[in-house]
Amino acid sequence: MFALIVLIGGRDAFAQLPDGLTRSRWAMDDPIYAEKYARGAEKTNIAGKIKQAADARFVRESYGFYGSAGMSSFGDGGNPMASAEAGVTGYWTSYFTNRIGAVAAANDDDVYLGVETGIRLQAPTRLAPFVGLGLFAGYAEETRLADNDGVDNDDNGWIDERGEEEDHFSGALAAVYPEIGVHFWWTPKVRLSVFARELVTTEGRDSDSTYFGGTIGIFSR
Ligand SMILES: [Ca+2]
Ligand SMILES: [Ca+2]
Repeated sequence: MFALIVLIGGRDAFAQLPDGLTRSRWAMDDPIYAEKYARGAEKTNIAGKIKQAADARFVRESYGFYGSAGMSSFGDGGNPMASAEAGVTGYWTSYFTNRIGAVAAANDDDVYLGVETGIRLQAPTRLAPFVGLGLFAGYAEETRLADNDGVDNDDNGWIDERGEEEDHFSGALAAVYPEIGVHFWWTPKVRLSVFARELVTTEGRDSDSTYFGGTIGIFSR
């Protein structure tokens, strides 16, 4: 799904430079913005130029798909986990979003699968700092040694060979996370984001970790 979003968005988003690099009315492809700034600020009106270059209030009531990728480590010295998310998100106002998506995270030992949801409060601007709160709920599967149970756990034709492992359901996991980040509207429809989350998990404080990620979102009305 993430690859699909990148593919769809990529043709629009990355075949060109960000919109409006050479003009302050950056979002004229959006009808609401275009109407509002049909008459642009005068050359000498610096405040007006800055306002139209920053304004992203037209995103109100738009919705879209997002794909994220990131890295985290659970606990002190834990293996870093790579993760990917994909889901839907929408703007209720120009400064408030929520989202729901699916998450997969993995490293050498563990796999986590689950759903996540969250809310974010942001500046209604092209470059938009945000704060958010999220919730992840899922389950974990870990790999453990299984070289003494009389079973060919990995289906390779050898029973209990040295180092044989099996996948093992190791329980439910939930995490809440405050986050901070920044969005940038590459075009009026394509939003790039980076963020940092502090994951507070049900596994205990030793499992808490910081997560860094990036997102691409493709929006429409
Ligand atoms: Ca085996
Ligand atoms: Ca075995």
